[in-house]
Amino acid sequence: MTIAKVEPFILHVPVTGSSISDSTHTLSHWGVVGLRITTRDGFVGTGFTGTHADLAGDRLVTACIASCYAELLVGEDEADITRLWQKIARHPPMQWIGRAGISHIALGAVDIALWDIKAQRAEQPLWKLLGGATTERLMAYNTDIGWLSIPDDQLIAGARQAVGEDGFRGIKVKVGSADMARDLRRLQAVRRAIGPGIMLAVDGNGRWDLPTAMRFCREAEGLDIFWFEEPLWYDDIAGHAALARASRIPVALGEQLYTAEAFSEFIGRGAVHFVQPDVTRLAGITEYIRVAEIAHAARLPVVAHAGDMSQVHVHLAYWHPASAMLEYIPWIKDCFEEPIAVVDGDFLRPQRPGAGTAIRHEAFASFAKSLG
Ligand code: 0YR
Ligand code: MG
Repeated sequence: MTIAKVEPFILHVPVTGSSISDSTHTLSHWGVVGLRITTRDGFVGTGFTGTHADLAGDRLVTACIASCYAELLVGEDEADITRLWQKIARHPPMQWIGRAGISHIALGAVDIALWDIKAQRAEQPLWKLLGGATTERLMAYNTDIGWLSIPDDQLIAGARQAVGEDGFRGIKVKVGSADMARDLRRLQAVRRAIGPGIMLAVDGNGRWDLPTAMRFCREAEGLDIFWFEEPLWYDDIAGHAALARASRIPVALGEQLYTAEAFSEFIGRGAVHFVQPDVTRLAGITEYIRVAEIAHAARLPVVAHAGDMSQVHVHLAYWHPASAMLEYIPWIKDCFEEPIAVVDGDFLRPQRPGAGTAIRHEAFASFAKSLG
């Protein structure tokens, strides 16, 4: 079938509370930035990336789609996902100036929209189209209770509520403060509040250097930290390899890596234990699958990062056998026709045909921004 129309969009959706911070970012909205692809016979596929809702940056993504990718897509058979992925990635001007960054992210949004149509045509949810679920239950862990901007008392109350009333069996708490003692104190209080049986991960968002991260790992040893995510600068393979050797806390990373080749390097050099690809930073589902297969071949667990707030990843995680669990942040879920949902600490398995990306009209009405 044939692609008739490519329409970019930008949504800015509020986060929980008025804003949140990790060690490196403060944001009030999550950007849902992507496109809808319409076929001549009336199918509509939706794909998007996740941003910190900076309009100038978001418009670079939509401009790339509108001014460069649209003409490579219109008139093509939308079922040829691999071929179209190659066509865009190897388009001479893009290959020269755009092998990573904005253009790569924009290709990811295109790729997701194409998979969304393929699954709709097959009348199957994406996980089924890809080969079926390999797990009965997919554990959710809650990141939204753990921001660095949350005061100590609220952090502890939120952690208690998440594992009590809400039924989560895992949570993640941000670290990377200028004052490491503050992070350690908060983690000790959280561990006391949730008890020993709950998965507790920490996320430094790339803030610290190697000696600081090593000291943190020594000090945090008794807290049963499940992983230390982005302990160091995103691209520092040697540093992560050194930390992985020196510390007994497993290393997690991947949300800032753009390509399958980058993941290969980290995995090959023993610099990562929990592999965290993201369809919205990689060039979509096509490249995510490559990463998951590389990780699986090294027998490492895959825990996708929630750039899509898990709308797409829930499909991939139910399907791919290397998936260990999945991140839960509820900011944008109500924008979608089939929102992600967690019951008794597990993600519900999506049922609707497609990739989980169809956006409700009301969300466009409430959150759409001008493309400039
Ligand atoms: C806020 N998840 C993360 C958010 C999140 C960031 O900056 O984007 O904390 O992507 O690290 O694991
Ligand atoms: Mg992270």
